[in-house]
Amino acid sequence: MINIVLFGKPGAGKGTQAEFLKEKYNLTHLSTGDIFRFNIKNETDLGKLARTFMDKGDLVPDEVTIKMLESEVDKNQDSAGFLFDGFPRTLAQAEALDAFLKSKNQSITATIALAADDNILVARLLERGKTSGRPDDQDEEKIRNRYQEYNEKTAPLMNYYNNQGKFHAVNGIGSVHEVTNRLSLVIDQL
Ligand code: B4P
Repeated sequence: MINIVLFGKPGAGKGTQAEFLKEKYNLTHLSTGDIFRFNIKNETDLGKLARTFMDKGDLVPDEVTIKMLESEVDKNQDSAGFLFDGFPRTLAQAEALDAFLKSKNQSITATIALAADDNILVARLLERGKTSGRPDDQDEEKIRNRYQEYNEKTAPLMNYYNNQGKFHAVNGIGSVHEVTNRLSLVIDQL
């Protein structure tokens, strides 16, 4: 069983790459961003709460996100492995995920980061914002806030996983296919 965390700044291509990797390695793809957006679309209580944070480019509070993620893992008991996309994004989330997996005699196999320059990523998100309808993609100030959130709360996770000998990084710039190949080279050696 392999459990992989796809790591990267907003717009680095986590969701894009997860679509290919989940098929190739038969993994259950869990994107916290997608789950929140599903709840927003269906106007659930969780969605209404998440929207107040996401629309501003802020992270949704840990206690909500962790509970939601754990319940999604529990819904997929027969999975051959998980591809965590956009989770964990804080130290508290990373520690909760380790403890939760340990309680199931499992662990994170590797965390793979998609590395890319902020300015390229901001341009990608603004481009997507023209068609995605996502408020967090349409305003450069909100996008910059997402990078501030990343720098303050998410970037420290690189050390967290590095200290466990589980951190890998690949260049996230290039065609989608090229980036998939770089990620596959890392996964094939796990
Ligand atoms: P997410 O939904 O996780 O998404 P993301 O950071 O916007 O993007 P991702 O890296 O997946 O990029 P994508 O493939 O889509 O987060 C959104 C929000 O949800 C957060 O800000 C937060 O509020 C909330 N949230 C989610 N998880 C949370 C958590 N754990 N805790 C708290 N809050 C949480 O690609 C982006 C664009 O680039 C696309 O248009 C794509 O087509 C393009 N692209 C991808 N690869 C490319 C390539 N190689 N070349 C050119 N373009 C490329």
